[in-house]
Amino acid sequence: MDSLQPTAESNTSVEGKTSSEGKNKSATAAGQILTKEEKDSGTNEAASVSQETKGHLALNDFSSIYSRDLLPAESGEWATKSFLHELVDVLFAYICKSFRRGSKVLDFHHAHQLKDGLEGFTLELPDQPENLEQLLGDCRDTLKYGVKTGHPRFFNQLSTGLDIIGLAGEWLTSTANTNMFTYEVSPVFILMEEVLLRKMMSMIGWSEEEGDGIFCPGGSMSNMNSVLLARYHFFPEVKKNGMAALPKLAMLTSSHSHYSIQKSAAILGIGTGNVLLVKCDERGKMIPAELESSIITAKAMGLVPFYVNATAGTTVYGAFDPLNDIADICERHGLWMHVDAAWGGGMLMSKRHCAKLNGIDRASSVTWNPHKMMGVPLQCSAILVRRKGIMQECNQLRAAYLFQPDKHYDVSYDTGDKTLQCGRHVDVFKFWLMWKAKGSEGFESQINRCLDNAEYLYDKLEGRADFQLVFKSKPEHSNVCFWYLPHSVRNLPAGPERNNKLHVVAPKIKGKMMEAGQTMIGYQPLGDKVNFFRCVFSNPATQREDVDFLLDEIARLGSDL
Ligand code: ABU
Repeated sequence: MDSLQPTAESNTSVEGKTSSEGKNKSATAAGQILTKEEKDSGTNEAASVSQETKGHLALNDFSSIYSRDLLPAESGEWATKSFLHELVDVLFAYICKSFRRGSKVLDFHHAHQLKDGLEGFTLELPDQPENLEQLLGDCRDTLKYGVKTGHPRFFNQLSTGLDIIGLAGEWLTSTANTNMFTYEVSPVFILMEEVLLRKMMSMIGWSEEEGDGIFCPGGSMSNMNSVLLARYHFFPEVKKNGMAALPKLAMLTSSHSHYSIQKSAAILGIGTGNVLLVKCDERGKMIPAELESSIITAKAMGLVPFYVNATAGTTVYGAFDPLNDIADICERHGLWMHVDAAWGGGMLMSKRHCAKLNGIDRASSVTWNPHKMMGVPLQCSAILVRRKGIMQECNQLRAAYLFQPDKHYDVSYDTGDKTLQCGRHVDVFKFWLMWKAKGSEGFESQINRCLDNAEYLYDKLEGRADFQLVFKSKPEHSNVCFWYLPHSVRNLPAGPERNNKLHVVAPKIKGKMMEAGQTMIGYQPLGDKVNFFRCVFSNPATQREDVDFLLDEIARLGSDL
């Protein structure tokens, strides 16, 4: 890497530069870089010697270099390396800024402003190739006008953080640019997937003899897989004969569960009208007695319930449904029990918190998103299913051009036919690399720290008169839900007038917050609760001072409302 060290000529400041700033760099080595000897060097070995000896001549003017000059162009090694080096500088500047508390979380612009173009940054696509200087500027600007989800003060989503090892894993994955459908094109990644899925299944509590799974493009897809598999389990004829051959099916899920359960019903021809939403308690947990009575109601309506979704870590409240009670009911009624642990699954890594998922081992299937609580870069979501072989049976179509049974290796590793997809991204490597880097213990302490932050926020909110908690019990997950009470609301009696006023507070503060760009948090209404803030912690970079900052910023932006 010597030749990739910053040089006098190269622009390696960690400060981000806009495309216009990028263009101000001194024009130097373009001609020198593509010298005759380099062009003629021929072999990789010769090229690398040439690069090392000419390290001080790092290319820093890309205005006459085009993508056609990069590999696989003949003798394109040096230009390729220089370009990637420059790109690493762009990314490194962004990474440093992301972790710097003084830098903004976002530099907000409305869609029309971005579409109109800003400081030489245009989204329009050209007919003629643009030079690499322009492309590097575009890369800087893309990051500049985006949102730093790794910033310690980004609380907006369940998936946050910027893990450097995970990032390295993603780079490697893109460099390998292969497909997960067959062993022949992804031998190492397929085996890594097997290792990780097995590890996750063992943490759930399934034996070596049971369990199967796959990484999916997001929790919604994992949840949809669970519905598909459940339906196939009870009605395998659906694969050939379709829904017309089936009775009218019903699914059950809590009123606090993720909308993807209803979406799955819509996609799979079950119908959202046949998803019964089971009541929750004040804390957002499914009430088991309500589940049982909903099952009985569904049957009385002539529906055939087959699937219950329990949530381990609801999206807004972070509530854990009582899994053992739900498992008892599912067993009594012969129903498939899915656990959507997209958000809460990571807690299985923590000895301090894993008991909140007691009973998950009794699930027929589980969704677990390492891209949430475990901080793996997006995307990384697993669907895990207890009945071995069902994924293959349910989904396989034996495409003769891809899944030839007479290959010279063990074709059980051609896992592509057990998925809904054909092409499948490699989601596993970054996760595998992070696990190697942290060990199970590293994940455990990372998750514990996030829960500690949530408790810290909860305690602070309890002590402040200008905030009100949505429910008064310690956080089970890292979600903390609260209202900010401006003076105009604080002393109003409970009732419609107060609710109407309070409902507009969070959106107004959020708008101002995005314009200011110093922090970001989400809000929503839920049930009979008017708009409230939901703070979530999954970013290992966040510390108590960031929690303090968040509250002060909300109060600053909202005090005059
Ligand atoms: N799939 C749920 C993600 C929701 C959130 O990040 O806020």
